[in-house]
Amino acid sequence: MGIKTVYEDCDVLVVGGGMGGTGAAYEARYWGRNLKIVIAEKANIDRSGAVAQGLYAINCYMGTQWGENNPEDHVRYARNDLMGLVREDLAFDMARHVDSAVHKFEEWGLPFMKNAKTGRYLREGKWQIMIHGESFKPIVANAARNSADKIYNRIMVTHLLMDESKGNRVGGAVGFNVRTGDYHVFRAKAVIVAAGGASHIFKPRSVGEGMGRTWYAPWSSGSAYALSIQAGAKMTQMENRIVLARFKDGYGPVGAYFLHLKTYTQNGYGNEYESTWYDDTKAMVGEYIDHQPTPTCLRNHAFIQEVKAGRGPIHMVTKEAFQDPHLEEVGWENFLGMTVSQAVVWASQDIDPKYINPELTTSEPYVMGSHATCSGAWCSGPEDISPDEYQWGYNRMMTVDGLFGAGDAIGGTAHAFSSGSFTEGRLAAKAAVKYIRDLRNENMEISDKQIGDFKQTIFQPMENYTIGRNEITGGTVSPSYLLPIQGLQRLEKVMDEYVGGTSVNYMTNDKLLERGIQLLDVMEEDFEHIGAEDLHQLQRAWELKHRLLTAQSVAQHTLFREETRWPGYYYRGDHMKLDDENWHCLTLSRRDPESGEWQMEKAPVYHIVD
Ligand code: SFD
Ligand code: AMP
Repeated sequence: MGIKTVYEDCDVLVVGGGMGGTGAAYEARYWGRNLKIVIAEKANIDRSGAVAQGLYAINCYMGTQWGENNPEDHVRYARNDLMGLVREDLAFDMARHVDSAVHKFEEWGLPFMKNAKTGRYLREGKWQIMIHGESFKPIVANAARNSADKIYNRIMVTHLLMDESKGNRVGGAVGFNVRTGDYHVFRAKAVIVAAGGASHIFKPRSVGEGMGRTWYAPWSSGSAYALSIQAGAKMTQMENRIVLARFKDGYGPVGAYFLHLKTYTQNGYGNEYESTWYDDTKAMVGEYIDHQPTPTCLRNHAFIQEVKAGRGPIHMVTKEAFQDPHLEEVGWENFLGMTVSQAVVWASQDIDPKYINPELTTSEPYVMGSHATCSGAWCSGPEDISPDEYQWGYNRMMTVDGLFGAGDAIGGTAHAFSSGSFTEGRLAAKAAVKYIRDLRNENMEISDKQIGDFKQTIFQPMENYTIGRNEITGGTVSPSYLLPIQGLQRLEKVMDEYVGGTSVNYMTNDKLLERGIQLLDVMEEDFEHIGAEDLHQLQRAWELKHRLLTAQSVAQHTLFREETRWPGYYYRGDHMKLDDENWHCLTLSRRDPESGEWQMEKAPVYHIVD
């Protein structure tokens, strides 16, 4: 093949320069002054990842300096929101370090809103602080640029390399430049995967011309999960997908509205409805419904039931708050600096929230480990607090030696958000540097064959297209290949119908899941025949393959957990109740990289904080 191969040898390779990745590069330089630190990013770190458009709040800040909260309080909050199941060691570790990351953001020029009376950061809610955050991403990118030896933008990483001298050790990563088409080989002593969560696993509510208008970024393609799964890393809580209440059609987040503007919801007939579902929910989950604040999934449950009962649409009552010009400004700015599409949708549909209460909807499910859910890789915890079963080496190292993760990549650490993901990147990098130092001069073996085989695999979709295109005279339907968009829609449809998406009101059961898994397996074979017209489509092809692996993992986990732990995220129709006796545990999976077989197991939940 006439494709140029570019080699880069380094100590620390960071895959994905989002919140976790920038934090990792920054901290790796602090501990590893003389190490070579490289970032490989599929877009451009200045505007990549979930924070590309900016954010209006930092959702995780303790405020310990002012006695506002302690790390233990945050563990209790996350545990409560996740119906009892989080990795408390990782949650505590993140929470005890997150404030210092936030203070760095301010030092680097991020404008924070301040409380005029106290001079402290302006609180949106107990955990959230408000920022003028349109430029949040370029600001953290700058810190990473000042720290890394080299940043490769426009590199879609497709696979991790393995050290052939050891059974289970990472040796770097490979990918391609989406602009030049060069093949890139990164040999590294440690790899930190921070490639973000997954949208477009399930069919989105916004389809057709609106398909780019999802809540989590449409370019979040599950690479963090797929790269780790391909390398044989164990995953945890992949069934714990997230569904969010969002403003309809533009997917504008609701946190600032509920918490700061004090807006509230009502059904289509102007009535409060959440309390009317109390008994119904209590029958499913018991005393969890009495916890404060009400867990996110249970708020969703009331919403979904109310709409099913025929009393939709659900409205957010904005008309009262928006009479105050300051709050009106905050309401609009919240979207203009974070989710511009919501402001545009309102303008295009003649919705002025000062006069009309806008509709809310429940989103399609997303997969991520940094927002209000726990999906991601199973990793080792901090030495000083983790129980033995959670500790097998270095902090944030997965079950593959030398492979670390941060942000959405890591499982069990809900409610980290932007600041917590950056913090996890720092923690992972500190541990990765220690790992490299402990390796000393131990050699790694990465054969030309391994590198050559990946090259063949990566560019195959272009080959498929070039050959197959001759068989048709026009149009996009070919007997020999499937375009990435066609594959994506097939994947989304199966996940939607069989694994609990919006069109079935998030309902599934063992029979549906077994069939869904069969269909996903067939798809894996079909996706060998994806055709890529150009480099852009080659990137789409690999994003699709990463999404498929993520989806398979979600389906396997959902089948394994025989209960409905989080009504409002999904329902197992054959096990409609929360079952603490059998399922007060974490779920783990491992896909054998050779055979493709999935193995499931349970892991205990340790309550470290009382
Ligand atoms: O309101 C490859 N998030 C919010 N966090 C907050 O703190 N406050 C908020 O207000 C938040 N809200 C919010 C949020 C996200 C979105 C999309 C909206 C609103 C509209 C969540 C945070 O953004 C999130 O927790 C972190 O960003 C997660 O960090 P991380 O590092 O896990 O993911 P990333 O930032 O998306 O970065 C991933 C990077 O990897 C790159 N990448 N690079 C190479 N090869 C591949 N194969 C790759 N695949 C991906 C990406 O390009 C990216 O740079 S609110 O809703 O709660
Ligand atoms: P969101 O904008 O929905 O992504 O939420 C941002 C933050 O506010 C997250 O920490 C949420 O858990 C929190 N949040 C959103 N809505 C509510 C609510 N009604 N009650 C309590 N917390 C909320």
